[in-house]
Amino acid sequence: MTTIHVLNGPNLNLLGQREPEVYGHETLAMIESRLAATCKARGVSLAFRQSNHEGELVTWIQAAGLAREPIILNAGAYSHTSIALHDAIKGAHAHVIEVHLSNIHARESFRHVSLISPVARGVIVGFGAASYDLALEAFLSDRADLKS
Ligand code: CA2
Repeated sequence: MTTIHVLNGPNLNLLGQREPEVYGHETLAMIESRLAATCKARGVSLAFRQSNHEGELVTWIQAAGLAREPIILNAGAYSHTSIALHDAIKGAHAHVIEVHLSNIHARESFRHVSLISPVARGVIVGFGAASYDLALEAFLSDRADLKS
Protein backbone atom coordinates (compact mmCIF):
# COMPACT_ATOMS: atom_id res chain seq x y z
CA MET A 1 0.00 0.00 0.00
CA THR A 2 1.27 3.46 -0.85
CA THR A 3 2.31 5.67 2.03
CA ILE A 4 1.82 9.42 1.80
CA HIS A 5 4.21 11.31 4.05
CA VAL A 6 3.20 14.57 5.67
CA LEU A 7 6.26 16.29 7.09
CA ASN A 8 6.05 19.37 9.29
CA GLY A 9 8.91 21.62 10.28
CA PRO A 10 9.83 23.84 13.21
CA ASN A 11 7.25 25.32 15.58
CA LEU A 12 4.30 23.67 13.86
CA ASN A 13 3.80 21.67 17.07
CA LEU A 14 2.45 24.98 18.48
CA LEU A 15 -0.35 25.14 15.95
CA GLY A 16 -3.74 26.01 17.41
CA GLN A 17 -2.17 27.23 20.66
CA ARG A 18 -0.70 30.58 19.55
CA GLU A 19 -1.30 33.16 16.77
CA PRO A 20 -4.69 31.74 15.69
CA GLU A 21 -5.28 34.91 13.64
CA VAL A 22 -2.38 33.86 11.39
CA TYR A 23 -2.44 30.07 11.54
CA GLY A 24 -6.02 29.22 12.57
CA HIS A 25 -7.42 27.23 15.48
CA GLU A 26 -6.72 23.70 14.32
CA THR A 27 -3.94 21.75 16.00
CA LEU A 28 -1.55 19.50 14.11
CA ALA A 29 -3.26 16.51 15.75
CA MET A 30 -6.62 17.65 14.33
CA ILE A 31 -5.12 17.98 10.83
CA GLU A 32 -3.52 14.55 11.17
CA SER A 33 -6.76 12.86 12.18
CA ARG A 34 -8.70 14.39 9.27
CA LEU A 35 -6.01 13.39 6.76
CA ALA A 36 -5.85 9.89 8.30
CA ALA A 37 -9.60 9.48 7.75
CA THR A 38 -9.26 10.58 4.10
CA CYS A 39 -6.32 8.23 3.53
CA LYS A 40 -8.17 5.30 5.12
CA ALA A 41 -11.22 5.92 2.93
CA ARG A 42 -9.02 6.11 -0.18
CA GLY A 43 -6.88 3.04 0.55
CA VAL A 44 -3.50 4.65 1.20
CA SER A 45 -1.53 4.89 4.39
CA LEU A 46 -0.37 8.05 6.09
CA ALA A 47 2.88 8.85 7.88
CA PHE A 48 2.41 12.20 9.62
CA ARG A 49 5.42 13.70 11.42
CA GLN A 50 6.75 16.95 12.88
CA SER A 51 10.29 17.93 13.80
CA ASN A 52 12.03 21.05 15.00
CA HIS A 53 15.32 19.69 13.63
CA GLU A 54 16.48 20.32 10.07
CA GLY A 55 18.58 17.12 9.86
CA GLU A 56 15.66 14.94 10.90
CA LEU A 57 13.56 16.45 8.11
CA VAL A 58 16.43 15.76 5.66
CA THR A 59 16.49 12.10 6.75
CA TRP A 60 12.72 11.71 6.34
CA ILE A 61 12.74 13.39 2.92
CA GLN A 62 15.56 11.15 1.69
CA ALA A 63 13.81 7.99 2.91
CA ALA A 64 10.43 8.86 1.36
CA GLY A 65 12.01 10.11 -1.84
CA LEU A 66 14.18 7.04 -2.35
CA ALA A 67 11.12 4.84 -1.64
CA ARG A 68 9.25 6.79 -4.38
CA GLU A 69 6.59 7.81 -1.86
CA PRO A 70 4.95 11.24 -2.10
CA ILE A 71 5.54 13.98 0.46
CA ILE A 72 3.38 16.87 1.59
CA LEU A 73 5.88 19.26 3.16
CA ASN A 74 5.34 22.27 5.38
CA ALA A 75 8.94 23.05 6.22
CA GLY A 76 7.92 26.10 8.28
CA ALA A 77 10.66 28.72 8.51
CA TYR A 78 13.18 26.29 6.99
CA SER A 79 11.31 26.82 3.70
CA HIS A 80 12.96 30.23 3.49
CA THR A 81 16.47 29.22 4.55
CA SER A 82 17.29 25.57 4.03
CA ILE A 83 19.60 24.59 1.18
CA ALA A 84 19.81 21.21 2.97
CA LEU A 85 16.09 20.53 2.47
CA HIS A 86 16.29 21.75 -1.15
CA ASP A 87 19.24 19.38 -1.80
CA ALA A 88 17.50 16.44 -0.07
CA ILE A 89 14.42 16.80 -2.29
CA LYS A 90 16.53 17.15 -5.42
CA GLY A 91 18.99 14.40 -4.49
CA ALA A 92 16.35 11.82 -3.60
CA HIS A 93 14.11 12.83 -6.54
CA ALA A 94 11.33 13.28 -3.99
CA HIS A 95 7.83 14.10 -5.16
CA VAL A 96 6.92 17.02 -2.93
CA ILE A 97 3.90 19.25 -2.67
CA GLU A 98 4.90 22.26 -0.60
CA VAL A 99 2.18 23.63 1.65
CA HIS A 100 1.81 26.66 3.88
CA LEU A 101 -1.10 27.57 6.11
CA SER A 102 -0.60 31.29 5.56
CA ASN A 103 -0.12 33.14 2.29
CA ILE A 104 3.63 33.64 2.61
CA HIS A 105 3.56 36.16 -0.28
CA ALA A 106 1.24 38.48 1.61
CA ARG A 107 3.48 38.53 4.72
CA GLU A 108 6.96 39.83 5.59
CA SER A 109 9.36 39.99 2.63
CA PHE A 110 11.67 37.37 4.22
CA ARG A 111 8.85 34.83 3.76
CA HIS A 112 8.36 35.60 0.06
CA VAL A 113 11.18 33.31 -1.08
CA SER A 114 10.99 29.55 -0.64
CA LEU A 115 13.99 27.32 -1.37
CA ILE A 116 11.56 24.39 -1.51
CA SER A 117 9.37 25.75 -4.34
CA PRO A 118 11.91 25.30 -7.18
CA VAL A 119 12.19 21.57 -6.40
CA ALA A 120 8.51 20.99 -5.54
CA ARG A 121 6.00 19.49 -7.93
CA GLY A 122 3.45 22.05 -6.77
CA VAL A 123 2.80 24.63 -4.08
CA ILE A 124 -0.37 25.33 -2.08
CA VAL A 125 -0.36 28.35 0.22
CA GLY A 126 -2.81 30.44 2.18
CA PHE A 127 -5.77 28.13 2.75
CA GLY A 128 -5.10 27.45 6.44
CA ALA A 129 -5.35 23.81 7.46
CA ALA A 130 -7.18 23.12 4.18
CA SER A 131 -3.84 23.57 2.37
CA TYR A 132 -2.98 20.06 3.62
CA ASP A 133 -6.30 18.58 2.42
CA LEU A 134 -5.86 20.19 -1.00
CA ALA A 135 -2.35 18.77 -1.32
CA LEU A 136 -3.57 15.31 -0.33
CA GLU A 137 -6.35 15.54 -2.90
CA ALA A 138 -3.81 16.55 -5.55
CA PHE A 139 -1.78 13.40 -4.90
CA LEU A 140 -4.86 11.16 -4.65
CA SER A 141 -6.34 12.50 -7.89
CA ASP A 142 -3.06 11.87 -9.73
CA ARG A 143 -2.58 8.22 -8.80
CA ALA A 144 0.10 7.80 -11.44
CA ASP A 145 2.42 9.42 -8.91
CA LEU A 146 1.69 6.82 -6.26
CA LYS A 147 3.61 3.59 -5.93
CA SER A 148 1.27 0.57 -5.96
O1 CA2 B 1 2.23 29.42 6.87
C1 CA2 B 1 2.92 28.45 7.11
O2 CA2 B 1 2.50 27.28 7.07
C2 CA2 B 1 4.38 28.62 7.54
O3 CA2 B 1 5.14 27.54 7.02
C3 CA2 B 1 4.39 28.60 9.06
C4 CA2 B 1 5.78 28.88 9.64
C5 CA2 B 1 6.36 30.16 9.05
O4 CA2 B 1 7.68 30.34 9.52
C6 CA2 B 1 6.37 30.13 7.54
O5 CA2 B 1 6.87 31.36 7.07
C7 CA2 B 1 4.97 29.91 7.00
C8 CA2 B 1 5.68 29.05 11.14
C9 CA2 B 1 5.15 27.87 11.85
C10 CA2 B 1 5.03 28.26 13.27
O6 CA2 B 1 3.72 28.02 13.66
C11 CA2 B 1 3.31 28.60 14.78
C12 CA2 B 1 2.03 28.28 15.14
C13 CA2 B 1 1.51 28.83 16.28
C14 CA2 B 1 2.26 29.71 17.04
C15 CA2 B 1 3.54 30.03 16.65
C16 CA2 B 1 4.07 29.46 15.54
